[in-house]
Amino acid sequence: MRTLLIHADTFEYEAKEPAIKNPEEIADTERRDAMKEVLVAFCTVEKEDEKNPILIAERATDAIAEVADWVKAKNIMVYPYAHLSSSLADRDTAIPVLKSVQQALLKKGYNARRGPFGWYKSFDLH
Ligand code: A3T
Repeated sequence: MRTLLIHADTFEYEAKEPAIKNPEEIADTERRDAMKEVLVAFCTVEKEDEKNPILIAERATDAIAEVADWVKAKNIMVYPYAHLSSSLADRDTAIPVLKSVQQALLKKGYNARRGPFGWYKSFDLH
């Protein structure tokens, strides 16, 4: 897993169109989202993460939570992003890992949301 963490005043995205054969299904109301005072976690799940996805999700959760605490962010956006590695895990590994990270962050008390997997998205970060 590679992550790029950016503390932003605002972050909003819109899912435009499917980027893979089986994108995560989303309702029309889930196509866009916006958060303020947010730590945006751009996450690329890598091929080698397929060996131990549970451990990888735990480590990613801890790393994201550590930075969220440094910058005092309660809001976190877990954002699937395919561009931080050239060795990508497949969707059946990547989606559960990203879901676990979001769920674990919620359990730790953060307001964590997750962007949809497998879509071309536009985003605006301030
Ligand atoms: C985008 N933001 O990157 N890890 C994370 N996401 C992945 C992976 C992976 N291993 N493989 C596919 N979309 N995706 C958009 C840009 O606008 C997802 C991720 O949602 C990605 C999309 O599938 C196309 O690769 C493109």
